[in-house]
Amino acid sequence: MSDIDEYYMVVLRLVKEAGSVVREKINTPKDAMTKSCEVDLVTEWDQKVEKLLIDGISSKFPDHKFIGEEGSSLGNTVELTDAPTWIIDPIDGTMNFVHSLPHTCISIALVINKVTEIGVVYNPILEQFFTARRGQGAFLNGAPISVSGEKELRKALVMMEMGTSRDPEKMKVVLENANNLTPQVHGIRALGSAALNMCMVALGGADVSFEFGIHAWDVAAGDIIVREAGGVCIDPAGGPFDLMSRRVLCASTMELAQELAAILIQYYPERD
Ligand code: LIP
Repeated sequence: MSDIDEYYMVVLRLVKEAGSVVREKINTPKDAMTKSCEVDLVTEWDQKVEKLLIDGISSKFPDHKFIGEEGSSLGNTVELTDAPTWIIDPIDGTMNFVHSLPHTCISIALVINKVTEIGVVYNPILEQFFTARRGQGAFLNGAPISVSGEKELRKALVMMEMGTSRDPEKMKVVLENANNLTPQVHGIRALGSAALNMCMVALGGADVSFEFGIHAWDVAAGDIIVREAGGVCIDPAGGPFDLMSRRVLCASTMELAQELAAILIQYYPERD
């Protein structure tokens, strides 16, 4: 068994355990606290799930590093080195979790030498367990998945989000993009979780997903799941994807990705 096989087995077990917590708590009343603004929420369960994952991994692999959403919001430095680093969003779609909307998930990726080796996205409410390992394909509940193969924007179902920033400049860009895109595509959808939006592209249920202002933990697992499902992940202006740039565009094909990138109004948040 390789080191990565071992890391993979450990993370699968921990993510299932974390999923039980999310499933148990989703329909209970929660006290949500705010982070960067009034609609950027965190609950005690985000913090507990992140701790469960970090403690479980650290006890097996003490030299591994972490970039976690909740640790980062408490001021932990976000630095991606060459060391094995787990990038964790304990509950992606916290707003949905707070409202008991069942599109919420655990998202975790392992990056070694700045190359993503493992991605897991688990929605324990709808029992959607997405997994990918570098070079080994992408899976939903153990069955292989693949992107739609759509190449044309006019036939595409697009995932995009309003996001959790209420900065007027950011809002303007989001609304203008929605306004411009609506008459040019089949439809626009938003699940309220960047990771799940990306998994819908991996699954072939949507054709393209983009967002400005996400963080590395929202997209690290989704990136490898989409690519292993045969899709592409790029910067929304058309260049290479940069995990720390807080910008993402993934699509079923490079043709579709570039067609959308060419017409998007761009927004450049401060980097992670
Ligand atoms: C959320 C994302 C969502 C995005 C929000 C936020 P959280 O993550 O998944 O798609 O629009 O800005 O980043 O805060 O629920 O983990």
